[in-house]
Amino acid sequence: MIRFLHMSDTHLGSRIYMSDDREQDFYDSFDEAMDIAIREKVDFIVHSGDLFDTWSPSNYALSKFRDSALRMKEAGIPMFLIMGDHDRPKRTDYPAAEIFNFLGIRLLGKDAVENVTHEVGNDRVLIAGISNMKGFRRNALLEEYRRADEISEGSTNSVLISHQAITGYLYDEACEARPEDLPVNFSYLAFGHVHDWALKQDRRPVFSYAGSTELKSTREIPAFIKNGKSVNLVSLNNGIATVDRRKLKSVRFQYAIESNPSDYQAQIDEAIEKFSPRFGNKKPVFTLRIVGNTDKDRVRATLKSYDGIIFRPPEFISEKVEVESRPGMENIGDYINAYFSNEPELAGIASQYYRIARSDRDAAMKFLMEKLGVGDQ
Ligand SMILES: [Mn+2]
Repeated sequence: MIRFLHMSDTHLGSRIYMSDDREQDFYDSFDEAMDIAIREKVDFIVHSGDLFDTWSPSNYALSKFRDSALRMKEAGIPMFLIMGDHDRPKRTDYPAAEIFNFLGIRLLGKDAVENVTHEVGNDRVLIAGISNMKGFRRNALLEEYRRADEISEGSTNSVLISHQAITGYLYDEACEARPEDLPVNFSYLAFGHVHDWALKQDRRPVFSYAGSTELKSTREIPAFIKNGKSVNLVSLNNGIATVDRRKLKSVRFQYAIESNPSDYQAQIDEAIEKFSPRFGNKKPVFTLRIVGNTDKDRVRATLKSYDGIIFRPPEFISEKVEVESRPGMENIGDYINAYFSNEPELAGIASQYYRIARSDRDAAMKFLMEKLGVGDQ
């Protein structure tokens, strides 16, 4: 039997709200995943991308990962990984993870599917990886999946590592392949990119998004409340994959409240009552949105009275506007940001253009001309 740990989207070095504590949270949950791997004596670790938060991580983030890689090396556990959209270099450069190849960190499939055969006692497992394919690479994705299937034919135990959005797991506009496009010859499809955990194990290949190990966005809160964050402990027995989900306890608890001005305190108290067993030894972060006219200073003062909770600056909305809900259109800003992922500058330009173009065609053309640096200005 072969046992490995599937983890994903660890975003080491991520600094949310420019906070040192929040950066540390990402290292904490990574360390906890390492503890599980070492305690369970897994044969190897599979990481499905977005190891670091950017392709050019800080020296501190690199040194934190070095420490973890040393622990893995000492425990005799190699790591096979691919690049996510966050850690693929934006210009000609060396992928950060590859610096650590001498410690048993093996990056797979930079531009096309790549595979290794790993031996565990008398068992062998084929491990294939294809790094994130987006932009101009995306057109080649399905062909790479087909090649991966060819490569894995005849292998009893096989794992494919990929970092893409599959239809059904993210809003349609962001999806890059459909479930029926996925390779079928593998025992286990180790996926990354979608930060909410997902598992389909009713048929072979078993498919899973291991999910992120910390919350990168408040959008992850509902799934986090329901499922927590976790890593997958996977067993391969004669080609059959079985997943044992291990929840991570070091993840900082987060909660979101949308309320009217008269009710928000009751909702906060209720949430504390209900969820305090999950807080652990880190102060939880609450996100509050108040809809309706209210005394903002008073709200801020009230929030200060809660010692044990970190509140993000509350969002005040004077009136909730009910827009006719057309699927896929109510959050255009989110879609634009998601599409451009870690290119905030491009996302900003696209959002600005969209906003102007909705109401004023001439102004939109002028905006484009200015951006392109043509015409009189
Ligand atoms: Mn990610």
